[in-house]
Amino acid sequence: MKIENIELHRVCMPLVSPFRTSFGTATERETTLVRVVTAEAEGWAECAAEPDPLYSSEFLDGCDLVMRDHLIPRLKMLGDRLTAEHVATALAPVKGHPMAKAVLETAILDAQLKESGVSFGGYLGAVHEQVPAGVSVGIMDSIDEMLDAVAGYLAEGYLRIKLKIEPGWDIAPVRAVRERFGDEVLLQVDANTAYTLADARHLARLDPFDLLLVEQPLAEDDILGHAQLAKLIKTPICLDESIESARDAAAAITLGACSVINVKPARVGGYLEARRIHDVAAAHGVPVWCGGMLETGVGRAANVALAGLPNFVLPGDTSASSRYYSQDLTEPFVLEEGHLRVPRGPGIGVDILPDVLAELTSSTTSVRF
Ligand code: OSB
Ligand code: MG
Repeated sequence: MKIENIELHRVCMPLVSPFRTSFGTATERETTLVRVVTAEAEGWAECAAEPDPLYSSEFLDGCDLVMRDHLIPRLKMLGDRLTAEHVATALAPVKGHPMAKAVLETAILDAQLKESGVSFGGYLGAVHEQVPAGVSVGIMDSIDEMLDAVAGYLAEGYLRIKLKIEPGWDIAPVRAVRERFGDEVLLQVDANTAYTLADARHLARLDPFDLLLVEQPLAEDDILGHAQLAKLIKTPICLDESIESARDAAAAITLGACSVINVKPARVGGYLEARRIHDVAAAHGVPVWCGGMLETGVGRAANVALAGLPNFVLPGDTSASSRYYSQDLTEPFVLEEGHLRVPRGPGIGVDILPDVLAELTSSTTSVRF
């Protein structure tokens, strides 16, 4: 494939409500959109990194810089031999930076699939036309405020609730949701590394609430700690931050550190590695689900396609556009009986609305190829 040009578009999208996690509060979603222009098509993807390195070590300005000075020059060296399937190998000498690598691979894959008329779902092997949607509920100022938010999401039809937790906001909100909405609601929690193994007895207090899983309770590099914690609590452990590759997934499963995996393509360097994690987990009988990073419609489209693969058996953080944005960058993803439809058009299968993009763009950089 012959690439003519790669552009980086920095956009800032206001969130419909603040989103608080154990590592910070977001009121807007800033991201870099990558546009890859070829003779026959253009591909788009969205960088999952946030302005500050709080979820992982990556951050937006760092991603822009490493793309411009280290990653794009390596892709250029491939010339016309460049395909999405070659990106990870070409970029492997650069250590780390999975989110920066992922956005480039994804934009190139989008252009490539648009050239050949294949959808993301078709390419990845999606077997479902629609996928069940969960919703991630931030930490709030009061239990009542959180219950109102959960009530609203359940009324909209979301099929699974995930509560963000941290020390001081864990047992009480979970108990409150169970008391108000009953035992039938699919419920899970996400700690974003806020605990240590010394909190095992405290985390065991979640056991009676029949949660689907507890996501990333301990530090990202504490695989052994998660394996030990798994013996001390009944709630299944799901890893997010700890899993950056299929090899990580195999190791964590083999060591007993997790029995569920949150697959976020950006965190693992792209959709090709995400699919390998899906395959490794399936081979071990470990269910996966598709995580999110508050994506716009651009990133959501590809995530929803991935979530159509057979071992994505739990509802994902693939919520409707309205959960995040009053105006999305694409036609909005809408909830239909708790599901989002997998786009069927070529590539990611959604178009960017040019007026919205123009209004929300703060800067554009073009890198000649
Ligand atoms: O840990 O899953 C996470 C958002 C930003 C960073 C990390 C996480 C999240 C979410 C929201 O939980 C998922 C979404 O709805 O996109
Ligand atoms: Mg998480």
